[in-house]
Amino acid sequence: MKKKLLFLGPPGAGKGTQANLFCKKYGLDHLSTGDLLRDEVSSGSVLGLKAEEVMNKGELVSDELVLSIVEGRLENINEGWLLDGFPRNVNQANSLKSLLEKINQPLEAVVLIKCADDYLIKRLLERGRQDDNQQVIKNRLEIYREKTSPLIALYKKEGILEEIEGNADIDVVFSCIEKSLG
Ligand code: B4P
Repeated sequence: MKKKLLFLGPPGAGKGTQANLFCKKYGLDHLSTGDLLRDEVSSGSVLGLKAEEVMNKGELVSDELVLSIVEGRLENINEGWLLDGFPRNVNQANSLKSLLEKINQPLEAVVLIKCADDYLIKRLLERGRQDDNQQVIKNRLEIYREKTSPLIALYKKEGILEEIEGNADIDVVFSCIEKSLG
């Protein structure tokens, strides 16, 4: 089983849901930039307040802030890990590459969880987080297409991309991911 992983996909595809299950079962370190940013927001720090404003609009938080959060964690990471929601643009992907070279732990697989917009919108509206409303979801989907989806071609070219259909029951998606990494 591959154990240096990245989960990629549009908002609501189930990256966080699947990453939680996967890390629990296989004992991997779970690094979710969404969760780390929400922790920063809850702490009430100045950076957190800035991040909250951006997240509530459905935009990407600055690379500088995200990288500062990720960098320290990657330096202390174990041998098995899963990146969830990071990188989200080409600049973050390039920075990740350098960070992983520094710790000599190259990515083994990128799991792309695909899902049609109709399902994504329905799921996110049902989840009802602060950044889950019609207008913000539309914005997040546009930003995904513009900034994050170019990463698909990049990882395909590296030969490490696994494409999974995310429009199925959670346990079905999970076993498809397991099979693709086995
Ligand atoms: P994230 O926290 O990464 O969350 P997400 O993309 O919205 O959701 P995810 O795909 O993880 O869906 P989930 O499993 O929860 O990002 C939030 C914000 O943080 C971003 O908009 C951005 O502002 C900021 N951010 C994060 N990382 C950043 C970065 N690197 N750079 C800059 N900004 C960054 O599933 C969604 C719902 O669907 C849940 O309710 C779940 O129960 C349900 N669900 C999941 N799988 C299902 C299935 N198979 N069937 C039915 N329902 C399912």
